Amino acid sequence: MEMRQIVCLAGLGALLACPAWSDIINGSFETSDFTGWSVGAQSWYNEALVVPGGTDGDWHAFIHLWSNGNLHVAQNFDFTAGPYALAFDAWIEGDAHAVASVWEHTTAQSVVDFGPTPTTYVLDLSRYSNQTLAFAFEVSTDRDTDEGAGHLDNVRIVEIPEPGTLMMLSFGLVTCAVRIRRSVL
Ligand SMILES: [Ca+2]
Repeated sequence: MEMRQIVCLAGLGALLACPAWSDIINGSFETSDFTGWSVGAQSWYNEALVVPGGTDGDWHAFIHLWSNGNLHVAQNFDFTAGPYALAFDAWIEGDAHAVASVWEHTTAQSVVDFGPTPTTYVLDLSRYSNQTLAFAFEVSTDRDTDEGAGHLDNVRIVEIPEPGTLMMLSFGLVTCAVRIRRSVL
């Protein structure tokens, strides 16, 4: 077997065998608490709870504000590379706003337009490689007379179905198969 074929097989093996991230810990809050998450400072007018219900399983995160302020839950995770995204389900109620972000260092991408209906949102991870990323969901209110809440559930890594990427992978598999076949003949 030629060196080029060995490299080809090794590359495919690495692509298929290596995980591209460390799992989001307790992304659906099914431990019924914030295991794996960090929670911002709480006070008499804001609190973060894991409560029954949600979009996945039996529990979800609920951030409740009774006055102006903000409160977040966050988690770091390691991401290697690949056509993946961080997906989550969220919705807000009352006077609350929310922002959900994923970032490394200072480069961030965010979702801000949450509505009252549980909806799945996606943040593209394919631009990152070999680094620890952070995900945070922050709920805020503007005035001291405001009251509102944000809900979060089912935070997970999903594959982005990009036709171009799949085509490249398919082309790579075909190329390797042809090279191996030629070496056999
Ligand atoms: Ca859940």
